[in-house]
Amino acid sequence: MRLRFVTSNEHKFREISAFLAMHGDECEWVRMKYEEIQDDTTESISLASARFLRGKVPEPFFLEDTGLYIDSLKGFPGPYSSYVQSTIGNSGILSLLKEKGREASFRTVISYVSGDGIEQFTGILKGSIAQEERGASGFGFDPIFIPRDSSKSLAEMSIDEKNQHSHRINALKLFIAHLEKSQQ
Ligand code: ITT
Repeated sequence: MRLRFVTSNEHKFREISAFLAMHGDECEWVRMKYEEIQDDTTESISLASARFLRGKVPEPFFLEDTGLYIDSLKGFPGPYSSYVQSTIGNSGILSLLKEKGREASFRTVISYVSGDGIEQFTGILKGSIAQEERGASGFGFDPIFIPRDSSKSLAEMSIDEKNQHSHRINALKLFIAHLEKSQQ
């Protein structure tokens, strides 16, 4: 199988293509920065991006939107994750969490655009926010996120290790299962 993935983010592409390669599948990278709306949910942002890209990228293709949801901040930054990462960043999140609960989750929503319309697949990773930044791999919030069944932050893991836990790969697995079922 060869899947076309639209993203400006090289880390996302590397994670997804590494997982697909292990299963004998290929990922074609459409490297493109597209306009993202601001909205209340990761689902609706992902859907709006899919609609925006329709007609601009050959079908079928997929994209994804990801957010970090912190329970004690009522889900913040969630759909504002890009803005928060590029403004206050990981150190700002750590400052906000002094004396607060650290439970959090990542949520990735893949939108797949094909002749059948737009279909969505959601992957979640539960965990907690670390006390300080740890590790130099990965990107974004990886240095401050520790998956529930791990003692390492995501930034202390190789791509293959991160892929064993990740929100992104959990969404991808659902997406692949759907494609395999529809090809039968
Ligand atoms: P696209 O071109 O695919 O939209 P992006 O980097 O803009 O790439 P998102 O809007 O989905 O991606 O990401 C929202 C924010 O969350 C952004 O600051 C990312 O760095 C961060 N992020 C996304 N996935 C992550 C992951 O697996 N680990 C850590 N941070 C992540």
